[in-house]
Amino acid sequence: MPMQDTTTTPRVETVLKPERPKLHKVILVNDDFTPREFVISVLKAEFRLGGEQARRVMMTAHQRGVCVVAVFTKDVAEAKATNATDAARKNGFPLLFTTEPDE
Ligand code: TYC
Repeated sequence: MPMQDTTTTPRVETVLKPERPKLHKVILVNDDFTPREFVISVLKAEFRLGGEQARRVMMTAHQRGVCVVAVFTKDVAEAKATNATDAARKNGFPLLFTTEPDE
């Protein structure tokens, strides 16, 4: 019976866990000129908020200065903030949406 070759080569396997994408907040900023109803219409169109939610977010920004609209991946948050701000500019309003990292 032939001898078995018992030499083994140790193998190390590295398993990489994918990082969760970092999230960014879209923030609605108050101003003294943009009509309340226009703010609500942008929140509904760009962020798909319902009427009640859009009014609450608008009123929170109106009373406190800013309000978090929603949280997205960085690219989506920046694209939505830019679109919403551009929609306001096209209509001659200074309404502003900004983004910042979530925590
Ligand atoms: N303050 C504005 C007004 O009284 C309404 C408004 C609310 C504007 C929220 C911007 O983010 C805003 N017409």
